[in-house]
Amino acid sequence: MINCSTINFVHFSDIHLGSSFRFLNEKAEQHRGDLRRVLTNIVDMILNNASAVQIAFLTGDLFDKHNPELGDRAHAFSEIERLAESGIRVYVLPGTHDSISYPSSVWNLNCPKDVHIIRRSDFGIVDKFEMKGNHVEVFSMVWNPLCPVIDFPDIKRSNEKGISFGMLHASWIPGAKWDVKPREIVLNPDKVDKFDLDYLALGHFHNFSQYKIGKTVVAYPGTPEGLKFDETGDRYVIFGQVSLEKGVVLEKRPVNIREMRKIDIDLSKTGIDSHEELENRIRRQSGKDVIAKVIIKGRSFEGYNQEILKESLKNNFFFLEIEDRSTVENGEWLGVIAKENTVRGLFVNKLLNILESDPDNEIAQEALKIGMDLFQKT
Ligand SMILES: [Mn+2]
Repeated sequence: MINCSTINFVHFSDIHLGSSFRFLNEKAEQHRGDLRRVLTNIVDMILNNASAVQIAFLTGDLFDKHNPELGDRAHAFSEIERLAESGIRVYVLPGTHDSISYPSSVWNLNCPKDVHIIRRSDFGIVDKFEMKGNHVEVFSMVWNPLCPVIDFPDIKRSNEKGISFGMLHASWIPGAKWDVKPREIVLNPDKVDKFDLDYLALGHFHNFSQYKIGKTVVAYPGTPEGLKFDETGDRYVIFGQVSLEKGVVLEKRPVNIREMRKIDIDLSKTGIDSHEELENRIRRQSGKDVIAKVIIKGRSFEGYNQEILKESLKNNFFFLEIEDRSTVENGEWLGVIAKENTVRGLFVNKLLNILESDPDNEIAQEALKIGMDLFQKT
């Protein structure tokens, strides 16, 4: 009788190497470098793990484009090969961004050495082997825009006495009546349950989530480095253990270099009425690795100017974006200005009159805001 022992695996996804990060302007190139660094860090983390890792799953969108630039491709391949050279079985699933359905897809041209690239277009077995006394099977399929259905076959995995993994780049909305978007693989939880995998490694959704359906543990690691402002906070690599006795145990480990942060400030609700107060408030959430989007709402105060604000805060962040949704109408200070016998007074008086009869007049609101900005600069 062979003693079956625990298998250690890792799962990461959606790095999107080569993302343009146009919204980061002059910091875009540096953050593209962060994506390359984060892959190196992930590989180091795996190779330095206290207990040896046997299997690695990459579940799609390693690249942001199907034909990444040579630098990104060479870097990614050499990092993935470091895993393979250390004896880890590496499975790479092409995603939607780097789909193999493009004839010129990176995965159709050349690939990292000694790595399993998933190519089958219906869900089925992609590998079968013995490991540490366990019968192991891996099931998968690639996303293919020409064939967007999208289901597990109505069968059960074959090796009931072994360990079965699945990998998909797919949408998963458990318990919900989902909208099946065209060009997306959408999973049916009932069929996942029936298929009876031990672990289903998912990519495509960019935030970490973990579910259990029947016996199957299902997880998205999310992006290891936030790409947009809805990918905030720590980002993860999943380290997992699976054994016949204990089933699957997951641990998510933070790996991100930068941190996306969304900061909402309502000037009316917080009672902030000076630049100094507003700056202090924003500075509390600053950091040299923070990529922040500050959304300012509510009624602005006299002297408020988002360019000045940004200028005085930008060195507190890796990158700072300010979205100004504040309003100026009805501010008490505006009422005072409206009584001035100046061009500024006439301007404010006129616009306040328009807004009094038509408070939702967005053009007048915008004109008032721009006008006040200009008067403050002169
Ligand atoms: Mn993705």
